[in-house]
Amino acid sequence: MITKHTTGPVAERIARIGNQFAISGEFLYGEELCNGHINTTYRACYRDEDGREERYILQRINDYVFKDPAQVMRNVEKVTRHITWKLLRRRQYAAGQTLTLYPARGGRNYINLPEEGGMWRCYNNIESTHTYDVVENTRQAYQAGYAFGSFQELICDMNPEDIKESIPDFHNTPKRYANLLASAEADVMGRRARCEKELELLRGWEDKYSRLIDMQQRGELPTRITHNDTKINNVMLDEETDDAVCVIDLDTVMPGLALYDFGDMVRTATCMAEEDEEDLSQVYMQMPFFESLAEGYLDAAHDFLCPAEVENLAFAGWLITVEIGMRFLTDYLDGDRYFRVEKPEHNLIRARNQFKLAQSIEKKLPAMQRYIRRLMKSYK
Ligand code: GN1
Ligand code: MG
Repeated sequence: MITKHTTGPVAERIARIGNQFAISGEFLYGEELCNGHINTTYRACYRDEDGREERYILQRINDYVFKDPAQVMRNVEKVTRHITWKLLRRRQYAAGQTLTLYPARGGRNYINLPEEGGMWRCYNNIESTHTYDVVENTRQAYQAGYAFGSFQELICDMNPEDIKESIPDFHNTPKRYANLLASAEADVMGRRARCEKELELLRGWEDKYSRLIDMQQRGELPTRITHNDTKINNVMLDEETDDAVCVIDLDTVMPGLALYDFGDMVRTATCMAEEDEEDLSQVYMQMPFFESLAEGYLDAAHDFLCPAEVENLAFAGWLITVEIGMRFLTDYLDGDRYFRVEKPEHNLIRARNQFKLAQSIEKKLPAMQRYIRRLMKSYK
């Protein structure tokens, strides 16, 4: 349930922040949106001069996670402009259903408000849509795959050098693993004893972590501009039809591998349990979801992917699931400084969940691989 704040301190804060952007009209109410583990997000509703209600998204960029928020905003600006331009050129532009940044006082697309905790930006609200934290049916999986595949396709002609890394080595799995080992070694919170089983499991997979990065370094996998955070709740689906409408959360759009995007979709769109489900018997990959996801993704992306990318799609699903598990575990050991937590062992719970999912994916890799090959043949 999202509460509307028309008066009181939350409403006043949202109105104060909204007032810093090029929004015209009278402030009606504000809402706190609890999506994502990183940024703080509000929605503000205004009545404009014609009596219409317009809603906006106000978001504080987490500067612990994004060390250079201004660089993040330059990336987001370039990507949203490119997409709008391309959709206009193809006459596919549905007004208001792509992300647009609103300028702040001072002319930039963000504003530093130290008294409000830092950097803020303002987007249009994508109307008549919703998101899912977990998939409920295969159609949603198809739509998510199609949305991110189309997103990649829309930006695949951007020059990777135009976009800077907002978080260096974001999907560098061997580095993520090295960081985990360092955190386990330091054990600043005295939590290591709780993670021995998980660390043991990860040791058994060590020889697989550098597979994609090695291929990229050898030039076998192309560096592209990719989304890098393609979890299912980062795609807005039409409220009535569940058709994909818009991809959101563009902060990590940067040079990477298309495979990381597909991998994170496998992680979040093929399992019906939440990322922090504690009952691990509920956490497993479901083939029908994978098949629909792959179909949606390849319907949009089969044309521009190279054979080495296609061959590693299933593997990437496993790798990214393990990688996020490592990141949760590292944060648990470090004392929960990165991901927002709601309970003391939240990050450990998330890590165990992801490792269980990875084990389930591992068992199904041959079947996943076979399905991808079959699909690819159908486009010839
Ligand atoms: C974070 O912001 P959010 O919740 O969409 C994280 C992703 C993780 C995800 C795990 C910048 O994404 O990398 O996959 O949590 N984003 C960043 O749920 O670290
Ligand atoms: Mg995010």
